[in-house]
Amino acid sequence: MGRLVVVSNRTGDLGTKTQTGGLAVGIVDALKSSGGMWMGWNGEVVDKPETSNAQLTTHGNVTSLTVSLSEQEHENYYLGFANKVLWPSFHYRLDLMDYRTEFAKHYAAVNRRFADTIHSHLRNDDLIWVHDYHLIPFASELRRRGSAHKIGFFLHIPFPSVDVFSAVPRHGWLRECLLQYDLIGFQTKNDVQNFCRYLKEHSKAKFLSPNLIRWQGRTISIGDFPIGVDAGQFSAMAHERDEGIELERMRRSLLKRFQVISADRLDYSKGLPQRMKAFRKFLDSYPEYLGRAEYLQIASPSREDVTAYADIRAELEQLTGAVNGKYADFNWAPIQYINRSIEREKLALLFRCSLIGLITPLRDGMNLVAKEYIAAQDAEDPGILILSKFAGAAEQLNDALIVNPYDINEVAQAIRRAATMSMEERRARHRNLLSQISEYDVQRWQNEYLAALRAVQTVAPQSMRS
Ligand code: ADQ
Repeated sequence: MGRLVVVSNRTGDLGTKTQTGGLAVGIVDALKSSGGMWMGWNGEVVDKPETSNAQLTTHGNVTSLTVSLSEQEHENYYLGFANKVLWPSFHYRLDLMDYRTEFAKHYAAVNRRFADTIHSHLRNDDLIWVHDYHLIPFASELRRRGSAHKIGFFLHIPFPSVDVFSAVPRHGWLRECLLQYDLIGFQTKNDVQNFCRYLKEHSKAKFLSPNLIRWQGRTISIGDFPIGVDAGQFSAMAHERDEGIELERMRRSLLKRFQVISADRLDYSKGLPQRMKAFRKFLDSYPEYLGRAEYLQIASPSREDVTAYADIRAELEQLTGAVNGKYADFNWAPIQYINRSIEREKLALLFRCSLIGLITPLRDGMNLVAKEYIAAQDAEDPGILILSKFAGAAEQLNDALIVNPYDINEVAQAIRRAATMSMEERRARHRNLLSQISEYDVQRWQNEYLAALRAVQTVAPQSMRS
């Protein structure tokens, strides 16, 4: 079996034992089991990055290959095309899209530089797995250099409907780039459908079967591979002994006080203002919960150089102030808002002691927080997940209370329903949700994706270094 080569915008830290996110854990495991290489940006912005300045570091059987970006590349490729064009449009926010020709130019150029950097390190039988919207043209750049490798792409964010995708400038070029992969993987069946519909309307690709197409002499597979979490590991973290948790449980059973929790990157796609308004509506409608229900929002700063992100931050601060100003008492405040990233161990404990996980993105590829929240619960006294129908996770997690995040009343009602739900119903729902996330965990995600990539039929490889 050949090596695995992973390419993503940022590389994970191969040196540390505990990876911060579920995604990094999945990738590191896959890399270690077959040996391989992980390539990406090292997070540094320098004056003049050169291909020859790439850094190689080895950890056991895995090598990391990283490059820096120039100020211009960072501005146009990363903040520009990736995060002002692709991110907003793929999350249905065409109103926030800001397209400039230099964004696309640098986006293509950085992908070219990534391909130049890795090309001489590749072996003939390497399996190449490319991640996410930053790197759509990567395969076409490698193909131009004669690569006949099996190259797979996985999109972590949603693939939008035909009308929305066809409004993205250069969508035809993006389509041609995607069709240079051998396997195109999405989070959900809905994403697969959107992509296939787009191909049927906007390309001459021939469908051999619902998920297999023929294009310019090549066969391309398309599939859904819902990403998961390591449920066992997250549950173990949530069940570490902690005095804060004991106290919270006492408050829940003796004082009938409870916590509603959300944790997200501070991103306009996550629906934070709508969620705060829903919590305010809940308090307005059911004043008996004043002094008893608390909403804890943990929002880690993200992409602060993009204006839309600064705007959402200001809006949230204003909303928190208004709700707390109206309702807070000397010993209780309705909203606790923490604008920073917190350690995973702490997050797991907080999830466990919260009666309600309120995860209501306006659009999300999957949303791992929803799955982590389920993993953290106690089987005997589990919390309830309220989940947006627009999170990819909703395709799998039918036993959550599924809501429309734009409907403030509906979300407020769901909070009320969760607050009064019987223990029997809570346990039954949690049992089903837990079995779902345990069965479709992060290990299964990478196994199934890589098995599908290995199974694709390609044209005969050209001679490369072996
Ligand atoms: P994200 O948009 O980053 O990921 P998500 O799937 O929720 O969203 O993953 C976030 C990760 O960061 C989770 O592991 C979570 O625990 C952690 N996290 C969130 N807020 C935090 C905080 N304040 N402090 C510390 N940790 C925090 C993208 C897509 C998603 C898709 C993933 C994986 O947008 O839809 O699920 O990739 O494919």
